[in-house]
Amino acid sequence: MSVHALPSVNASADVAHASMANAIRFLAIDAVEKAKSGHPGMPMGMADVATVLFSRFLKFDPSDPAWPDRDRFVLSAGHGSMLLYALLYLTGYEGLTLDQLRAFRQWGSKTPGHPEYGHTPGVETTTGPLGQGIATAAGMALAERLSNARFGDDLVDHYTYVIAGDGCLMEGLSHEAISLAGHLRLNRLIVLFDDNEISIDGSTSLSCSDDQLARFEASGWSACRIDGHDPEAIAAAIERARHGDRPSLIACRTIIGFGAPNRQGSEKAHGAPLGAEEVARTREALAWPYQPFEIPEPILAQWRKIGARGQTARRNWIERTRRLNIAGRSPFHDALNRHLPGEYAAAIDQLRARFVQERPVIATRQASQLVIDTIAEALPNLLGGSADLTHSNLTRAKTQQPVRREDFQGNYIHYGVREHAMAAAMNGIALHGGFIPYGGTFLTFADYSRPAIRLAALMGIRVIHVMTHDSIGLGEDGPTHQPVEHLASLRAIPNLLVFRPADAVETAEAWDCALRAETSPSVLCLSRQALPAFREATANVNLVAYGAYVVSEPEEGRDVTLIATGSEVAIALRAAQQLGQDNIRAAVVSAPCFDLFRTQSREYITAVLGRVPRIGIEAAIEGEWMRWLGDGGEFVGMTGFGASAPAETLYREFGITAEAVAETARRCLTRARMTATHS
Ligand SMILES: Cc1ncc(C[n+]2csc(CCOP(=O)(O)OP(=O)(O)O)c2C)c(N)n1
Repeated sequence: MSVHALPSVNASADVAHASMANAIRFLAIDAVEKAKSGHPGMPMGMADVATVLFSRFLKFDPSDPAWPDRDRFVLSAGHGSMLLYALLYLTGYEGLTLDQLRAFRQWGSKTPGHPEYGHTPGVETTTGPLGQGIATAAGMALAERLSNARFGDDLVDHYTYVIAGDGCLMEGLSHEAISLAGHLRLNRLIVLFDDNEISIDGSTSLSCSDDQLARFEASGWSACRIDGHDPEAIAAAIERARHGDRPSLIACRTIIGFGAPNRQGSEKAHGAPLGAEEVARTREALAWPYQPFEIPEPILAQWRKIGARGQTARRNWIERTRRLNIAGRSPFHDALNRHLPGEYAAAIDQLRARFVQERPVIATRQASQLVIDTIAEALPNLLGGSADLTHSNLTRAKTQQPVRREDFQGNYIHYGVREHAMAAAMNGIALHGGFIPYGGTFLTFADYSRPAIRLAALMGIRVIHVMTHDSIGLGEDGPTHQPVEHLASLRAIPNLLVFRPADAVETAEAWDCALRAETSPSVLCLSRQALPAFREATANVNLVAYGAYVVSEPEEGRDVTLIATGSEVAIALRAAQQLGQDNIRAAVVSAPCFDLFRTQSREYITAVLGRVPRIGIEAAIEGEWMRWLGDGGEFVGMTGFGASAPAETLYREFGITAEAVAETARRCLTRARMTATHS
């Protein structure tokens, strides 16, 4: 139970609940009308639930939207964004003015079509792709319990509330998230289900006959159904849920488009402006005689009072944290600090130096294990995990203990075979703050996590995906498990850093880049098979941070550049040797991160690539490689799916060998010389 209760502003005490809720309804109606697009039905239907939640329960303070001990409110049904924007305006978030509501969905406004984290104060996570919000919220609720176990009720004591619709619950992702949250008994997670039985195509009975209550209960939740237009029933259900020992589903039976005489209860209210005539009728029906965007003073004042009621709680919380801070620094503040501590830098530098010296011939997933073992102690807020592939991904540090529902002191999460929920929950954990989450699976299953990875990139949050078994080099498991298009497809996501390190030193450097990337998620693509070490001592310069760099440069200039990533760098080095025997001078470039390379200066990029024919080598499809290779270049890689056989056989059969690379280089050189002679 929450030990720091808030005063509740019961709407009915001063202004009638209906007026408070109608303020939300009409702001949504008017904004959608003005934008000529948007979704009025959901805010109209859930206005009563939202009013009760915000006025009586939600712990928040608009003057500090990032207050760490606030309750989180996630609008999983992101299409109903006007519900959230109306609440943010009414409760007094800075910058969320009436003008911003008038500019709903317009260029440069704080009120985009779907809520965007980092864009609008008070938006906890980006939602719109259905199902993501509820799964992200599970991560937030988990982070709350983990922080609470470390720092106690005085500092960490909040709830995560979610509004989710039929669409969110139909998405497969919701199942993974519900199952994980139920298993971990995340009792601070309360889902308010907009149970209106309508989605875009019409009645949900067209496509779904799930018993949602039974479904949640089967996953270890408590569940109930209430009239979502009855404020007392809503309040009683939330009150019960707050004191439960498991996550709660409150199915709120509502009418979509509540109050619009000809649209309510129908899919016609879902995603289009009501139209002038229907808006006028709705004003009559709900006895709201005011102009568009006009909120009468007593109603606004009452909403602002609701917005102000968290101030004391926040001040008291700040007082409590001050007591911790006697030495100028506390583990709690350290955990919340997004910058890495000095202990970390020392640990990673030492490990890299050890790798340079010892030159271990190990798989990059093994090198990653050594990195994790080393940094886990220096980074107490590192939170590991895997989607049931811990022993393959090598993601668990020796010191890490599993998180269990009876013990949230742990720092390693067994996400189960739930890659998508793992990725979304990690987003929630990162958004919540206090932890740096990483989680493992096979690279080929990045597809299962992709929608959540994309959102992490869009939100600009630090989440680290450890994806091992990164090519045909995994061998016998065959083409189902051998990624071929995944590197290209992940590289296509803006603001996602895709790393493919080539030896132990590069693996340590890639981890370092990922940890330092405070506004980008990363994917570390790691080999199953052992790779030779090639990196020489380079003082303390992180070369992976350049995205690509020259590994070996012929003394008297180059004839050709061989550019490779990960396991294929070794092939490039062998090919360079073979070419050397024919007096062809080949430079070898390792390109562990295209995304970082792209951001380097033109001069650096040209110097690395060289003005000579270039060969790209990667055991994957071509993707954007030709961008680096230019007209005179060629790519040596995969052109289709892999096969089940030992790795060596696969490399030979698919023609990714030093001989094939050398042959390709000779061909390119001959062509270049012929072109030069003819021009
Ligand atoms: C993953 C995903 N698929 C499809 C959509 C498009 N879409 C937006 S809302 C919606 C229907 C949602 O129905 P429901 O949750 O019941 O919302 P309501 O009609 O009650 O507002 C769909 C299919 C989406 N936003 N995300």
